[in-house]
Amino acid sequence: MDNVTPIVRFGNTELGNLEIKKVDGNGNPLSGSSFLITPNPKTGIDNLTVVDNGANDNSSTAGTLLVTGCKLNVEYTVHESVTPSGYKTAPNQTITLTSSDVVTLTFTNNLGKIIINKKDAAGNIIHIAGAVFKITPNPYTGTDNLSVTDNVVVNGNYDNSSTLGIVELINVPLNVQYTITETAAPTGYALDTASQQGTITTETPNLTITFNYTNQLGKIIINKKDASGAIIHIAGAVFKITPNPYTGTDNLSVTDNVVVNGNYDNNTTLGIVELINVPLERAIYSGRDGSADGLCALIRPPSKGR
Ligand SMILES: [Ca+2]
Ligand SMILES: [Ca+2]
Ligand SMILES: [Ca+2]
Repeated sequence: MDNVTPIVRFGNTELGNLEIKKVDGNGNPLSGSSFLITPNPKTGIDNLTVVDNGANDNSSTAGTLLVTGCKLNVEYTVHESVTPSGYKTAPNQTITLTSSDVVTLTFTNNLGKIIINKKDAAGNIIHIAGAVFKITPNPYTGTDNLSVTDNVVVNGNYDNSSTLGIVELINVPLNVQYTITETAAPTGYALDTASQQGTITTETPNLTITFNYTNQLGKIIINKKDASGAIIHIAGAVFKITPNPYTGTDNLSVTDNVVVNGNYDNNTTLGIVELINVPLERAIYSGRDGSADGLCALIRPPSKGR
């Protein structure tokens, strides 16, 4: 035991290693960032700029920045000075290195969210499948457009809300103006043809923009007329509508000027029966008042108010 080699530790010259990982909201690496470290870990004064896969980065992995030769027992402030395009800058972090172990700081860049609500004329969410939206540009490529169908999930990027009538797109880059167009309405409803636009910025509350698209239903009007074509303003007319527009089955009996649940006769004029909120293309409706049958198919609403 005469030849023991002494281990000499130079405590003042031991240096640390700081690793910075740059990820998106799903934890995937993001390239293109730069960080400013104050003070400069190599000198203890001023500051040091580290560029991913560039200046002062000792890791060739995109999304990972490694700074070697850092002085220990100094509190460093790490600031994201260049944020990958379309992402929100992550908050500053502080770290004090106490050994040569690699210490990792993770900086997560959040993205925005687009919520599209399907509403009826009364402002209630339409919990019926079938709505499709076109988003231009495609938030995930920045080009062309993206077609999103309510409750159809592809790659986790499309509709993230499992509620029918609500479409939610997550991880949407900021500072891009998106144009959203409804290309298919919930089954039974008329399309809302007006495109809407929006941009998510760092100032947008919760990084979320919400769009409301309103879909109309149809209307059936039944006029009671005499032989000369004039409305008969006398009570007593009863009509049977087959199928019941509100259930799609059986039939519905409607009496002129008798209102039930707001769905039956909505016209207070005697001689005119008006059924509102009638689904489109659900069926051919037939009506009968004892004298003659009438047939109608509602393909689109007679008028479209907003
Ligand atoms: Ca790197
Ligand atoms: Ca949904
Ligand atoms: Ca009436």
